[in-house]
Amino acid sequence: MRVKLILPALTEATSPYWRPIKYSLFPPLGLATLAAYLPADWEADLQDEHVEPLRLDDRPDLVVIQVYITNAYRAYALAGHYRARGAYVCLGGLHVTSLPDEAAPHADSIFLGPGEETFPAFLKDWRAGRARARYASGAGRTLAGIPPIRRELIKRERYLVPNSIVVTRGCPHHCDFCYKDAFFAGGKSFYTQTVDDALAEIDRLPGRHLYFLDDHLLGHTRFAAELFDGMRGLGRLFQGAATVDSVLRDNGLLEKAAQAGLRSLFVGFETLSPVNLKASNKPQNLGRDYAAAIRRLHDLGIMVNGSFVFGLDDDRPDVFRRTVDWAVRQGITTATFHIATPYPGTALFRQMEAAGRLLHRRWNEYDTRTVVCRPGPYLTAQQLKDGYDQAYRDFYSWANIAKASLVHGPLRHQLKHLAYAGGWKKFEPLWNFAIKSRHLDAMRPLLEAILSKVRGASGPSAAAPALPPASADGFLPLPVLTR
Ligand code: B12
Ligand code: SF4
Repeated sequence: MRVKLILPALTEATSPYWRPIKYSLFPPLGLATLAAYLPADWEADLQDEHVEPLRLDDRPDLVVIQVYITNAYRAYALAGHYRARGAYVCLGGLHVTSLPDEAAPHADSIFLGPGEETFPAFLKDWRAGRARARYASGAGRTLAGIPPIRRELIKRERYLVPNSIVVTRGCPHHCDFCYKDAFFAGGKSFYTQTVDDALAEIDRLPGRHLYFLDDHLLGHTRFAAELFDGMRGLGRLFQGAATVDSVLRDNGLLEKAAQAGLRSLFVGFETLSPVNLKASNKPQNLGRDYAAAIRRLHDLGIMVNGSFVFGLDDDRPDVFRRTVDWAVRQGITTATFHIATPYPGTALFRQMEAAGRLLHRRWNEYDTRTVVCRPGPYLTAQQLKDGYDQAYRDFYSWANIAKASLVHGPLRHQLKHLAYAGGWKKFEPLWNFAIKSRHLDAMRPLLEAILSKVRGASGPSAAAPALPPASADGFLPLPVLTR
């Protein structure tokens, strides 16, 4: 049996927004996870259109396609192509879960929610010739005993971060704009692997660097503490994401994370406006001292990738400048800005739809760079778009990169900041060259070197290979981790 697993790209690589490096960061982990359920004697081919042209002249028996909001049209077109060639086509992922009725006509079977429960059930049915049109993950959701991810199907050399990993699913919070509640409807919305399984998966990953793609790596305190205890002394360097309140909690968890190798954290600050926080159902950020959270991270040698959303209802024309100035003053190393985007299935989408504020439903433009709904009372759509673009330009101006780097006491930390922030945004041609010449592999040791330990203002600088700023490329601020 021949099975083809496809991650379609959001647009043609000719789009002016295409940044090859952004799409050469992570391999399709979800599909490699699903591939683990295929019988060992089936032929499996995993293709990621972000990093390779798809072969379309083949004749697989079964096609499994992962659908995000922005790649939905491309996914449907590919599904049609393979159905016309006689393949059985399965569509699943976030967008299918949000809009099953839109996806259903394009597939033989659709899948709602995470696939660990539904995909093996489908395979059993399909082999018995009685596959259903729709499978929904529900009460039986668990990560216990899942088979090891089929990482050998991943073309590691095409990614800067082949060692991406998720050890939990979902998040304990319920922000109105987040995909999470819709995706995990019908069952648990925050659950973890066993610590032993997580450590075993880490053990299977070569090299030092890991990127945890978990929504909230510090979300389950006991699990995270045991995981970090188990990772201590393994020499790993890792990055991840967590919330402001978890950073501020004085329970020793962040210290354990730093000791285990945490070197940068994606933090969803979202907005500096309490009105916006309240309206977004993000109480866990309300009244929190953002500056103290950042200082705490810096003191542990953990760099901050701050995530911000523009276009929430309390935003006014000065929100862009105020946010950038604040982020620079705090010494945030990298920032990810988003235009507020209502994903179907979320509370925000329902609110915007009810208020008649959706401008259109062209899902490929729901990319957090485009204004897709009418902003609140204080901003026009044009101001929002211009302000968003300006915020990126301003935050990543050399002047601001230099200014933010000076916030860090130790010189090494300052240089590291300069290198990271500059590397991500200022050396595009270098990245493109590395990708085209298939040298991303060669960049990874640099990334690992640059993520080596640096203590913050209150700690001594630990020994680490000296790197001139110009060679520092690899910090993964991951503007991709939208929240
Ligand atoms: C890594 C990542 C990326 C990476 C790589 C994606 C990849 N290689 O898979 C890159 C950089 C490409 C990326 C880009 C973008 N991303 Co992104 N990304 C993520 C992130 C952080 C992790 C994805 C992941 O690996 N999860 C872990 C695996 C195990 O889970 P999974 O992929 O969901 O797969 C499971 C299920 O979905 C299901 N499943 C999936 N497909 C199928 C198919 C079948 C047949 C079946 C049975 C099951 C099934 O089974 C899998 C196992 O349970 C998620 C957040 C998140 N927590 O998921 C955001 C997320 C998916 N991204 C998002 C967005 C918006 C984007 C961008 C538009 C952002 C931007 N501003 O540029 C772009 C465009 C993406 C595109 N190509 O269309 C949103 C999607 C919203 C939506 N409703 O679709 C998310 C949820 C972030 C968020 N919180 O808003 N992203
Ligand atoms: S936005 Fe972040 S904190 Fe809020 S529910 Fe989503 S993952 Fe959790």
